[in-house]
Amino acid sequence: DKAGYTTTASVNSGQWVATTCNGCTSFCAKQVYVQQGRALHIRGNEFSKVHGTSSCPRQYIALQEQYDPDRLAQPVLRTNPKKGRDIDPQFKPISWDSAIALIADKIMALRESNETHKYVALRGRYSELSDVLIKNFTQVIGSPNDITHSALCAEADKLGSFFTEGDWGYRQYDIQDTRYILSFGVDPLSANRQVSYYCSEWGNTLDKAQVAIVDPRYSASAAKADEWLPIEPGQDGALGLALAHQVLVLGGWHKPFVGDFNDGINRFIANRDVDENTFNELHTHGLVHWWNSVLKTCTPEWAEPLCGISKQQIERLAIKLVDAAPRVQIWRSRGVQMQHRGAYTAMTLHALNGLLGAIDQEGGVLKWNSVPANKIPSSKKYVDEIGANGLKHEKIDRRGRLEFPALKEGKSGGGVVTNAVAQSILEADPYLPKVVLGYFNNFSFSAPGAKRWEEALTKVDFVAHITTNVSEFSWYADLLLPAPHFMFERWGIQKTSGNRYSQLSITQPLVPAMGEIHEDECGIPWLIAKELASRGFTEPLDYLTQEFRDPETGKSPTSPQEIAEYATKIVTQPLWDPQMYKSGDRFSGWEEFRQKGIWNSEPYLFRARWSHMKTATKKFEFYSDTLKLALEKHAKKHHVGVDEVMQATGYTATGEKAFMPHYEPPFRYGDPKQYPLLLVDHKSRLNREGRSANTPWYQNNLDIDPGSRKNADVAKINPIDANALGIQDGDPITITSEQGSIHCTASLFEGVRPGTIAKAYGQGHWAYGRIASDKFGAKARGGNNNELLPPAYERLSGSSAFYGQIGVRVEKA
Ligand code: MGD
Ligand code: MGD
Ligand code: SF4
Repeated sequence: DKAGYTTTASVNSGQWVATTCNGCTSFCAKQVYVQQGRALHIRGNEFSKVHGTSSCPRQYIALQEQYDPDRLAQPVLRTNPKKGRDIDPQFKPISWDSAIALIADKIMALRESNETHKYVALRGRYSELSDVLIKNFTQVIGSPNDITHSALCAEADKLGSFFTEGDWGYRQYDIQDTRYILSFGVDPLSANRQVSYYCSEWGNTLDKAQVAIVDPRYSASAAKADEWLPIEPGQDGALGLALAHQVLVLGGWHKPFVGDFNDGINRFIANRDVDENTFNELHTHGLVHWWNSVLKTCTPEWAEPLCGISKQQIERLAIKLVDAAPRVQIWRSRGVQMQHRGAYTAMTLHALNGLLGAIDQEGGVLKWNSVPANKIPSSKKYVDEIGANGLKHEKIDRRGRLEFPALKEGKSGGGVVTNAVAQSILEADPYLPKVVLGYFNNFSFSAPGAKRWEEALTKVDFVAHITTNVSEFSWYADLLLPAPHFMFERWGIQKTSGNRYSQLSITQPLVPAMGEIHEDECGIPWLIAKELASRGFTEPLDYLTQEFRDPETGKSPTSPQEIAEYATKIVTQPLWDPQMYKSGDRFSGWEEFRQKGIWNSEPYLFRARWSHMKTATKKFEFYSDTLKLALEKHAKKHHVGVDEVMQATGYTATGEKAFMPHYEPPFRYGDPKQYPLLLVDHKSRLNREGRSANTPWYQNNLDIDPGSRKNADVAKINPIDANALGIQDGDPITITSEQGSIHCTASLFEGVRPGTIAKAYGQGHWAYGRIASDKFGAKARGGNNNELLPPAYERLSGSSAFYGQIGVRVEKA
């Protein structure tokens, strides 16, 4: 095609070609049936040890995304200087050469005025190659502002594991051998990670194990569970603590992991202290301290009025957990962790896994097996003096400030605070960026307080967006660069874990690109670097040509396509090169690996990390020395004590409680008198993050979610509340929070806890295409939950808060 984009599949005869789905963070390895240059069919990759050929219901939607007639097919430039939702940007086509020259102009201007830090790269969804565009290219230009979407995704989840077992990452759940699954908001048949695997195995699991789903909303998984616990939103911490209390009172902790009283006599009695010297802990740390400071008073009676789950049910659940331990699993969703005070709920629920000995056990909760791939080559040595000065500036997202500890891996300011960027732009604090490059992101749709992003983007001189569709972010951009569809048109790398394995799989260009498209994570930086070199700024091109040589031939890349392919080979080389073999699947070389498209790890090594965890004490920490160190360092940096950090981040804890899982009352947004119901946001089973709404298969099948309807954006309300409000099934309604109002349709559904209203995220697009919106660029289809959600944070991780107690008012429209 025009951009010289070639494919690896034969154009004439049909064949299955390996690639990876990026519809959600399951990142399933796939094979796509390609015939005469068209992608026609999709199935799971038979070589995957994680999910095999199984799939989820939304995999095929990828085909409609690929062949979406509304896709952007060439670069376009805004011709209307005014920006606003009601203002047509009047995009006009321009050539790639002119588009790249324009970006180079902007970068050169920043260099000339010594303001390279005012270049901001924003990353939404991504592959493992994205460091080239987002991190390293940005670094060589001289900007510290490589901003990812991770804090909109699930950083608070990782925090829960890090400050207990020292792993900043996600869990896999060994459902083959488990006896009891207690899920806090996770709906594994719809969302979370490894949906394909769980969908295919869940039936077998239900034959062997019991499942209880704690969620104010009756989810697809709740529909198949033994028990549904419609908890009061934001109160999972109380339930978790009461279960931990009860496990101890029952003497049900897992002794080979946690240890025991010296004389074997259980002294955990409600409201009574225990002498620390009487307990001999094995692979854990701080149990008695935790009991004395927190747990001893967290009785089921205490929790009942908070969480709305009866004392009897809590007692019964605790017995079931104890009976099944250590083959038990406590699952944690964004719903319970991405809350203003969600960090301690994350820790509480994972500590419950620790108490029950589920950590690293058959039938328990596992870390992801490691993958010995290479990192993207460093760009540090290519930073010149102007760049080095730019890098000294504070990052635009305010990470590390007193009120934003963002303690990724225990480091003050180690994590990102994605949503704070909008605030920083609006307040020009620490400074107003001049150039914003958005990649694979749609923050004016996907971030809480979404409208702030619209306002913020109008303040920036030059916004470029790399995108497949003209989305709500694109609407505020000056330049749009058409992106290849991630699954069918480009190189890329993804990792996932499940079924006791991790896998790494690649994406590759399988079909001719739909338009004049260049690979984005490596190819676009390559094009810009070439242009910059022609103007005398050679370092970015030096970095790309010298560090991204084909590992097989040693050749430097000469095109956007080549650099993307070489980068894929470089990162995966330890997996396919027989000379570098470390573990897992073996290959004869790159070509065999490319064809199979996937590498599988060795099976999980159970219990290998017991007493070898990457925590301060090497143990599983109920009293987190790791968190204590992190908070004390952050406090010291700001010349305050830990209590002040707690206060600045919105937590209520004082003293040592800050270092232990403890109860934090959920913060309520909106006066209960004005906003009496609580919003429960969830993902549709058909959401491919924010990207699937412009496909007919999405809109026509939305009734796959319990209580939802085809071709409609519904909010599910309990008939008790609906009757009180005079609302009938199918009525148009307006939902209003302190943040804003949206319109949608009422669905009367007993599967929501009275007092709450549940609505899937995903609708409410007013741009993106002819199907996603009612009228493209003018009228939304339904309402976007993020216009209701306040721009609140869980600040210890830097995460945005989407859940907890978000008060809303519901009226018949
Ligand atoms: P998307 O919304 O998927 O990602 O939020 P974002 O990171 O903003 O938007 C990606 C954008 O990239 C699209 O709008 C389109 O403009 C463009 N695009 C689409 N396909 C491609 C492609 O193949 N290549 C490129 N280069 N561009 C493409 C995701 C974020 O949303 C996440 S991860 C989560 S977990 C959150 N989920 C969530 C929720 O559950 N509820 C609510 N209320 N909000 C949420 N927002 C968060
Ligand atoms: P969500 O599915 O966003 O989170 O996967 P999870 O971490 O599992 O979960 C929100 C859940 O919490 C919903 O079931 C909601 O009903 C429930 N909930 C809300 N408030 C509360 C509460 O107070 N208490 C309890 N107990 N539950 C509550 C996230 C993961 O999913 C991520 S990060 C991404 S990026 C992927 N995106 C994605 C997608 O876009 N679509 C689908 N279908 N699956 C996806 N999988 C991935
Ligand atoms: Fe796998 Fe998610 Fe794609 Fe479904 S949408 S096939 S679970 S990556």
